[in-house]
This record gives sequence, structure tokens and C-alpha cells, in this order.
Amino acid sequence: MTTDPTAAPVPDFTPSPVEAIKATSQYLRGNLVEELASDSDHLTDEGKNLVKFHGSYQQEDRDARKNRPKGAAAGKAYCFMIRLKLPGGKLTAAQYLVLDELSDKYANGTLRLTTRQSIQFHGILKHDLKSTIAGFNAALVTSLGGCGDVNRNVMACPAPLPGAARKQMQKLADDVAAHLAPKSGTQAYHEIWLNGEKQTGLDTLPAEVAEPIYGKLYLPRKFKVGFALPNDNCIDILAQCLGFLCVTDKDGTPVGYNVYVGGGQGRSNGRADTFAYPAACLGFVTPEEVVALSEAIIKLYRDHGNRADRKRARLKYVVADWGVDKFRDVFVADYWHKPLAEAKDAPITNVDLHLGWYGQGDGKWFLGLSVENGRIKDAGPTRLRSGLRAIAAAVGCTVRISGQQDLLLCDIDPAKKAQVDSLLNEYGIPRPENLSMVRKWSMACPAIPTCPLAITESERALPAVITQMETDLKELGLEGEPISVRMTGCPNGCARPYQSEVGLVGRGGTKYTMFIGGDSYGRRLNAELQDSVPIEQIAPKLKTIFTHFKKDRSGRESFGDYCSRVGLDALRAMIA
Ligand code: SRM
Ligand code: SF4
Repeated sequence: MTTDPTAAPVPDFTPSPVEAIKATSQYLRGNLVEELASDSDHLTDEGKNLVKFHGSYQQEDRDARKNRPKGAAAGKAYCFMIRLKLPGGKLTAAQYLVLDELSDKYANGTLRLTTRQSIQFHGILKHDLKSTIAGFNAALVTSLGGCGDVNRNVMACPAPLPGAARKQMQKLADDVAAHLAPKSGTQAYHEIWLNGEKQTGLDTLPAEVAEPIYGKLYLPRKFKVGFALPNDNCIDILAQCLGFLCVTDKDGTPVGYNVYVGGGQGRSNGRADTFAYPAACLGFVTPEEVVALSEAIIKLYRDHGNRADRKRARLKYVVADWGVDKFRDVFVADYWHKPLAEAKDAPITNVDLHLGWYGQGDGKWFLGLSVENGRIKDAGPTRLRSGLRAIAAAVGCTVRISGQQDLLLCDIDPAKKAQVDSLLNEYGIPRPENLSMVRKWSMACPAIPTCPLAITESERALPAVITQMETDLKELGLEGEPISVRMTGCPNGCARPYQSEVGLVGRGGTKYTMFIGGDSYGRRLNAELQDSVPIEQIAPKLKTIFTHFKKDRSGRESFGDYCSRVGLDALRAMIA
């Protein structure tokens, strides 16, 4: 198999239609300039596919569709989502304030923290896309590669805690993100959204100059990289296409990284050959080798990923179909060209949500705030968006986003802690210590009304389920248990529901498939307990299992470990 991106591919299959769009796009340009200038409120199919590489999805307001009178002539209420690319989820106060302002000016007045440490705007009209993108680029924030068949946002534990390991991981996340950014795609992004200077002759440019890592066809599908620590897997390393687990010596000095490949969550209904898959351990690299290894893995995926069937195009299927031993052999022989060291003994032992006040070890403090399902908005007495804006403006703190959809306000002078606390009170923002464990450990994807793939509610449905669970857990004296509950509006798995203790996956209408027995530390996939459960039966079924758990758990055994130990048959018998 060739590793030369310039070689003309000789496919022995019918490539998916998206492959042709990429091939003729002149490195992600297509006709986007003309389409954006037109009066139409939406893009063509080609434009819709290409704009993803620039960080935007065309969507439809599904509430508006539902509320449209039957037989009404009016068309779809088109709008756009923009997803930023923020390696490690880092922003300055000034950047955060720009994003806050843009969310009001052009989007739906909310900012949505994502499960990959980024921010999404929803509800942008086509004619406001350019102003929005120009607006955050002026603050040195980009959306290039937020979506599309390229490397997506690189994750790394965001906490500014003392210790060389976290600092190194956060720096390497930036390095990998910069190295894997599309090269010609960056020029296209500037032409289309920023300076308008069109380059000609791109079709004739050799691919190794125009797009040296990706080639003309980019990747078969999206690619995801994340960095974690054994004692803090807050980014869910086993869900990444490529995961780096930092290995330290006994003094905490990072010596290198265990490499994991082929993690992924998405499944498709009716396709048994699609599945959630935990990343497999490949070997060990030094910090100096991390960027080169990322490039080499991407090239293997570029050459061997499935370009015919987009539902089976992820790296996880290469690993699952080949097995990790063959994957390692091909990787070493054709892409790495030197021995790959064996992985070190570094088991995953914890996840830290990073909520509350912590000293950074440099005289400054950070405050982790739990943001329910990542939605920053003003709602009744809880004026989260206004409060965060007030804090960022008054204190000038930097902002970091966690992989659990939460926000860290960082670099706060000790003298300003009281001011931050008082602003939290003024704006009705709950402190993490006043929230229940189960709410803090929960996540949901956006689903309806913006996601076109959603078959049930998620972000808007989970809070009520959690409220019921809070009552039940309190009644049973289990309110101190960190039980992770994750909901999605379809099986694609955007809130990583197959890696939680309780996974609730939209099945249609108001029914969900219940998964159980995963691990709050992201070390194990859960298993399907029951299909098509009406939403109002979820909490009562869980209460029954919680009751057995309280009675029969072994010592300090976690809920997920208990469910995994007793097994699905016993759990099903409990709720029958
Ligand atoms: Fe996702 C597609 C939202 C993280 C697996 N995801 C989508 C789209 C863009 C729907 C679409 O294709 O039209 C959703 C937009 C909804 C909206 O209205 O905003 C969407 N995904 C999200 C976010 C915002 C969920 C969240 O609650 O934060 C996350 C944005 C991350 C980011 O900042 O980059 C998000 N998506 C994930 C994750 C979790 C992760 O990466 O850690 C996964 C599972 C891991 C994986 O990739 O397997 C995930 N999203 C998918 C899939 C299934 C892909 C697959 O190969 O199976 C789709 C469907 C697709 O790509 O066709 C999808
Ligand atoms: Fe949409 Fe499904 Fe992802 Fe939820 S899990 S955001 S419904 S694609």
C-alpha cells in the first residue's frame, strides 16, 4: 500500500459521493464563495459538505418545522451551527467576551460547550456566517477543521494544576493540532471567510505541496486525538481514534506516552457491523515522537480507511477488522519505519471533573463550574451567560473547557476570589458543591431542535430524568455516589454514552435504549440492558437497581462495577 499522497488512487470499490466532492473541491474551495454571495437561505449539497471542513453544519430549526401548520407552503427554517477548533479548550478572557458577543449578535443567544472541549454557536442564518467567522477570527479563534474529514479538536486535560505532565500534554495538544491542520485548506479558509484573495492553479499543484499529510481526498472520515493522565482520564481516552496516556516517573516527570488507537462510539441502527469500540493499546513513544506518530497514524488511516461506506469509514474499523497486532505490524513496517516500544504499565485509575476552587501552584487559582449539558445561557434566575461575561470582564480570567462540558475560570488572583464568589451569587450561578453528584456526572448531546440526526430529545430531556434520580438516590442514601449518566438523541454517541455507568440512547419518539455497567473512569464499555424504554420508566427502573446495589454492593464498589459484576441477566430480572 502506498504512503505517497500524490499517487493516483486506484480504487477497487465505488467511492462514496463525498469523495467526489472532495476531489473536485480545489482543496475545500468548491463554489463556496459564490454560494455564500447568493440570495438563497441555504447551500447546495456540495456546499453543505464542504462547509463542514470550515467548521459549520447546515441545519434546520426542527421546532419551527414541528410548529409549522400542516400543508403550509413555507420551506425549512435553515440555520447554521459553527463549531470552533480550540485545542485543549483554551481561551483568553478577551476571546471569550468576543464569542459571547457574537452569540448574541448572530446566533441564538447561547454558547454550547462540547464534549470535545470546544464551543458551538447555533441558529446562525446563512447571510451572517461570514460576519460571525470573521468576528472570532479577529480574536485569533478559528473554526477550520472543527468538522469535516480531517483531524478534529485535539483534547487534553484542561486543568492548570501543578506538575509537568499536564503542562506537557497541553503543549503537545497544541503541537499536534497545528501539525495536522489542513495546509491548503487553511488558505481556502482565509480566501472564503477572511481576505477574499483567490488563488488560481490549485488543481495543478502537486498534492504533496498543497496538502502534504492529507492529500487531495483528505481522510476517509473524521479523526480524533486526545491526551490523558492515568489518574485523570477526564477526556475519555478510549473513545479517541488516537489517544496518548502520559506516563511519568516517580517524581511526576513525564517520560512518554502509551499510545491507544481505534476508539469510537458511533453506531447506526440496523447496521450490526457498526459498533462502539474501546481503543486498543499500540505501544509507547517519547514526548519528542508524539507529533510524528500522529502524522504516521493519520497516513495509515488515509490509505486504509474505508472510502466507500461512510458508516464504516472510521479508524476503529481498521483496528477491529485487522486486530491490533496486524495494525501494529503494518504501522511499523509501512509508516513508522522503526521499532515501536512496548507500552508501560500505567492503568487508568480516576477521572477528575475539576469542579470547585483549586490552587494552580503558581500563586493563582482556578474555579471549575458545572455547566448542565454544556449550554451557557440565561434561564430564569440562573443567568449563567451574563454572569460568566461579568466575571470575565471584571477579573480578566482565562477560560478553559473540559471534556465533560464544563467550564474552568483560570489564572485568578487570590485577591479576586471573593469578587468571583460574589458575582456567582449575584447571577444565581450554582456552586458545584451545591449540585448533586449525579447531575455533575451527567452529559447530554444537543439533539432536537438543531441536530438533523436526532430521533429523540436529549439536552432538553435529561435534566428532568436527573431530577427524579436525585430524589431516588437521596431516599436510598446514595446521593454521594458519582454515578455517570449520559444521554444522546440517536446512536451516534456524541456524549459518549457507551462509556458511562448509565447510557440512555434515543430510540425514537420518547423512548430510549438503556445501557448499563460502564465505568465512571472510562475504562469499559457498558452493555444494552433494555431497548425502547419510555422516558418516564427510566428513573423507576434505575431506582430498582439502585435498591439492589445499596443492599448487595461489595464494600465501596461503584454502581458501574456492581452492574458489571452481577451481569445483565440478574439486572434484567430485577426490572422485569
Ligand atoms: Fe457528534 C454528528 C454534535 C462529539 C460521534 N455530532 C454530529 C452532528 C454534527 C450531527 C450531524 O452530523 O449533522 C451533531 C451536531 C448537533 C448540534 O446540533 O450541535 C454532533 N458531537 C456533537 C457535540 C456538539 C455533542 C456535545 O454534546 O457536545 C460534540 C462536538 C465535539 C467537538 O467539539 O468536536 C460531538 N460526536 C462527538 C463524540 C464524542 C467525542 O468525540 O469525544 C462522538 C463519539 C466518538 C466518535 O467519534 O465515535 C461523536 N457525531 C458522532 C457521529 C458518529 C460518527 C461515527 O463514525 O459513528 C456523528 C454522525 C456522523 O458523523 O455522521 C456525529
Ligand atoms: Fe445528534 Fe445523535 Fe450526536 Fe445527539 S448523538 S448530537 S442526536 S448525532
